[in-house]
Formats: sequence, structure tokens, C-alpha cells
Amino acid sequence: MTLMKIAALAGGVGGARFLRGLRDALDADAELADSDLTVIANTGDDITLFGLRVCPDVDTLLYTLGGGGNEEQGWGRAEESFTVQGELAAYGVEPQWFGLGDKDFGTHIARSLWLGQGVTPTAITERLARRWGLPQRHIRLLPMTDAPVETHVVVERDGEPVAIHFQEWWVAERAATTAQRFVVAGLDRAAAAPGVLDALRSADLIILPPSNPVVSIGIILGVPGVRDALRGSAAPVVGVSPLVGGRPVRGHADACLAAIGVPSETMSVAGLYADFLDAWLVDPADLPATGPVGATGGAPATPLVVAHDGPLLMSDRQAAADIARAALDLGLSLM
Ligand code: FO1
Repeated sequence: MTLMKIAALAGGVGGARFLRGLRDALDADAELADSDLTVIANTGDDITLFGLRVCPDVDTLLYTLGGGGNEEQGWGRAEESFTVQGELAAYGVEPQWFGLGDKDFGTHIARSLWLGQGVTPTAITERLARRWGLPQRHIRLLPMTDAPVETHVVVERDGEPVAIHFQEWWVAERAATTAQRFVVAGLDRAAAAPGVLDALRSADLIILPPSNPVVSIGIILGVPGVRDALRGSAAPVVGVSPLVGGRPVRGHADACLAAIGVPSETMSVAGLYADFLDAWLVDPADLPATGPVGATGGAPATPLVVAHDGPLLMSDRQAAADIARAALDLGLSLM
């Protein structure tokens, strides 16, 4: 029984679906079933609504890995109702563009209560994860930092640059307005949450799921110490392309890449990780286009580029497990 320690950075829906697949693939392998998986979650999406702290990426990971998520939607709870939000709307309470279900409110009320009592986001996430049975599945879920950071997007309004909350851009505007840049107030002074850097330094394998490279993975990489830990880690770092044929599988990664002046191509995304990436799993359709990776971050960038033996599309839970198994095998081949 090989007791492997695997660490992963993750954002929302794509990351959660992939990591559920990774856990399924590990559980299906007698050799690896007891491996520990530490998931470092993006908290830049966090938003305060109706006086409550909402952590979309953490909650999406909790619900998806814990079996309580809305399967089709990817976020929020299964079998949800919206009575409370309806009452808030009746009172004219804003905003109404972010759908919070009644069960989901339970998470936000518990989290906000504990925050008010001085409990850290790390300890809160651990309490929430326990309810969802994550420890029993050898999954440890960590926020990237305990500092209150939020991603804001600079857009143009009436000819003027205005910073709006990431969720307003992502949900209310469906990322249709051009993002000029992303600003994460406080990120450069945010200490990595307890256990985050250790998890990266002591991992046997590090995996980057097909999460948004700019507003999910990119934000986690902005936490002081994270990038250095990845560069310095003895563990192979395997990434999974979030783009297929230059298009994001879901979400608006292309709009985010445009905002930072990066082409919407799989090897350009790999170039964002070039200073620590060892291998890159791509869709078969993208293999011909993969040339030497443009070195960003100064290091010679030549990750091993491998095509998955099928579409890089997590069309269902088994497909996600197959892709995760391919990423795992790629990592094992480098150990
Ligand atoms: N995404 C939407 O497109 N519309 C919503 O109304 C919405 C509500 C929501 C509530 C809780 C939650 O955890 C996530 C929610 N999301 C919604 C998804 C969210 O915007 C994204 O999952 C991430 O923030 C980006 O990955």
C-alpha cells in the first residue's frame, strides 16, 4: 500500500469535478486507495451577501466532494429551494443576481456565525468538511489563505474604469463586459493558510486541475510562498488543460486570458505555469498545436505534453475519473 500525498490547487466547478474524479480513481486502485489528497481552494471568489460570507469555490468543492452538489449546475446544493431569497426579494433586498438556495444559506449562516466568533476560515472549512465526510475520504480541504481577499474586475462604465466584484462580472454580466484587469486587494500581503505551504513542499505529486488559470489557479499562485513552494518541490507537477481547441470547457477562461493578454491556447496556459510545470495533459485535438512552451517566469519551459486517450471533457463522473487517472499516471511516470 503506497501512502501517497497528493496536493492540488482548485477553483470552482471544473476543479471540483476533476478532484472528485481523482478521489474516485485513487479509491479504485488498491495500491493508492489510502493516499491523502490535500486540496488548496481559491478564496478570491468570496463575497459578502446579505451580511453573510459566501465562499463559492470552497463550497463547490465541499458539496461536489461530499456528494451534496447540484450535479447539472456544478455549484450549489442538490434538491434546492429558494424560499429565503424570495422573501429577501419581497423586501427589496439586493442583489438578486446571485442565487442562494435555502440549504446553501445554512452553510453561509454557520460560516458567518463562526467568523464572528473569531474562528479562522481554515478551522471553519475543517468543520464544514467534517459534516461532508471529507476526512473519511482522505481529503483535506484548505482555503488558500485565512486573510479576507476578493477578486475584483476593472471594467469600463460610462467611459470610466470601475472595479466590480468578480461575482458581479462573472454572474450578473456573464463576463460579457471586457475585463481590463483583475485586482485582488490584499493578496500580496495574505499569508498562506496553515498547512498550505507544507502540503506543497511535502507532496509526492502535485496536480493542477482544469480550473480557470487566471481567476482560480492564478489567484492561488499569487499567495506569497505558493509559487516558490511549487518551484522548489521535489514532487512532479502535472497540469490538466482547461482549454480544448482554444475554448474553455466551461466558464469564461478565454475572457480572463484576454484580460491578461494571453492567447486562448492550451500551450499559452501551460506557459503561465512554465516555471514549475513538469507535464501537461491536453485534449488529443490540441496535440499538433503544442510546440515548445513560451517561457514565462524565466525558467526553460519544456513540460512533457501528453494527449489524453479521449476527449478532455468531464462529461460525467466516470469521464472525470478517467482524465484524473491519466493525470495521475503521468505524474507516477515522472516519480
Ligand atoms: N453562478 C451563476 O452563474 N449564477 C449564480 O446565481 C450563482 C450562485 C452561486 C451561489 C453559491 C455558489 O457557491 C456559487 C454560485 N455560482 C453561481 C457559481 C459561482 O459564481 C462560480 O462557481 C465561482 O465563483 C466561479 O468558479
